[in-house]
Amino acid sequence: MDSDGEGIGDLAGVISKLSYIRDLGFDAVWLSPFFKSPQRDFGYDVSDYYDVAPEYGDLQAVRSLIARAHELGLKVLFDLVLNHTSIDHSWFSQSRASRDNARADWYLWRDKPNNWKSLTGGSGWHYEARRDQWFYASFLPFQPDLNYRNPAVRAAALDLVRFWLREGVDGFRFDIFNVIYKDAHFRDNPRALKFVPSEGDMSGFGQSFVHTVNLPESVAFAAELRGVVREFGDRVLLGEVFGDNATLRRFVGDGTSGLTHVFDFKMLRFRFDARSFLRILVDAEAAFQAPNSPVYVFSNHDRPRSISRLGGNAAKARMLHFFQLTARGSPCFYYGEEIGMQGARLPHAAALDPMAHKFPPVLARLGRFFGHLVNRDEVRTPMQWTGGVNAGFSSAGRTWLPVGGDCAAANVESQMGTDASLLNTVRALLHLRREWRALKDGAVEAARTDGQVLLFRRELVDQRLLVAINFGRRPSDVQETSVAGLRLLYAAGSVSAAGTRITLQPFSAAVFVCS
Ligand code: TEU
Repeated sequence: MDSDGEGIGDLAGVISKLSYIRDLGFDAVWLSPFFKSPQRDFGYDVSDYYDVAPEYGDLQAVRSLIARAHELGLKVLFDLVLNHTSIDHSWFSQSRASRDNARADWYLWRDKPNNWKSLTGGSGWHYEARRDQWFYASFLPFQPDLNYRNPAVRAAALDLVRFWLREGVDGFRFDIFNVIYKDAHFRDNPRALKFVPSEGDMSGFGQSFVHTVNLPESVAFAAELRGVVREFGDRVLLGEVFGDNATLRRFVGDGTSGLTHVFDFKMLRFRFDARSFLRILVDAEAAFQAPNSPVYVFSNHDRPRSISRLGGNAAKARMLHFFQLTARGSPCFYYGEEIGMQGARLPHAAALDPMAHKFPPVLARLGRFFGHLVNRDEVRTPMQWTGGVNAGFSSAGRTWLPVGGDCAAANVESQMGTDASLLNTVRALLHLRREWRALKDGAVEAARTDGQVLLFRRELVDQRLLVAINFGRRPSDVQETSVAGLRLLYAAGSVSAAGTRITLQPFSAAVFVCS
């Protein structure tokens, strides 16, 4: 939300919408980086971790945001980009100036590049004439990686974590946390027949990223962070990590010593059928047993929006989120996902996203086919509050990115007034989770599919609930023999039960109390 008519969202705008988020029933907000930044990567290139980008507000606005959120009973998570800074950060300006200054060893400098590719393709090494040396950047050339093997760097990172904790923040989302450490000996990555990075394995561009990604030292750093955070009482440490489940699991450990949560981005690539959601549930349960908690995530600011995978079908989106909000875990929504906002198809050449300009349009089209988003602007368009001018996001003549074409139907105002809207389904389910502790903390039992219907129970002490979701385009009849009777608690779409027999219309779902 833009509060001052500049066409971009800002902290005061966020503050004005906290009560909306709270009323829906969410517990916490994660803000993408608002720190001082030249905005070449829209905040993921920080030039001062202790200051706020003036276009978003100032330190006082951050304090008001935390205070207002806490007043409403909301927690606040900040997004910390610890792996790299902006080339404009004073640490880097100093580091690049000579080989013998106080911060000469704060970044990864080498006389000659090795074969390491960046996560976005091409060599990760960039030349600096003043040192006649090369620096390494995991992401884009203007985002040099910090050298975490230097204790001064680690101390600086922990200092800024402490600074924001003292300001009252409730936790962090850590950007590309699993690449923080690179091989101490700069050994070449082995060649591999993997060309396109994937959520389960970041390797690509012809090499296996064994020496640049998921090093045990990054896992150890998670434990170190947890220790620091514990000084403040426990907080949420949510890691952006990529890997198979065994790898993700290492970052959270036994639930007491590492990060508290990690995303599992493999689920962003869901297929819309009962069996694949059963797989997601079973895998997440196996990898993140209590006290760990899986994070159910289907969209973010880097990937196609979940509804785009569903062909824009809002009825299917309701089922997706019905699953997300009834499974055991921490559901994470990306703004606008609750109204099924689709974003926009935007011309490649005009992209603001620097990623887009790394690839020619033909590769961008190919990437899209494989579910990769090269122009991330498309999922970052203004939040659609109303069907009016600029979707109610801003009073500017022009917003920073255009408003999505689906604004007339996918907006908060109109969906508030429609009982069966996605927004009201999300709200009802979030409130149900508050009322029924079994939905939040209960064990998942007897997960199975029957045709296109996914069934599982949630159980906690004396609460026993049954969830049934019909992912199919046909009505379905299922029998739940493991219980004596069923009482309908909440349904999205048309569902009925007679004894232990349940009838679900296409794309409908329900939660029952079992007897
Ligand atoms: O993203 C890291 C990342 O590897 C991907 O999500 C990447 O953006 C995607 O493959 C591109 O299609 C994180 C942030 O989420 C992203 O916004 C930043 O640009 C990036 O780190 C650099 O800080």
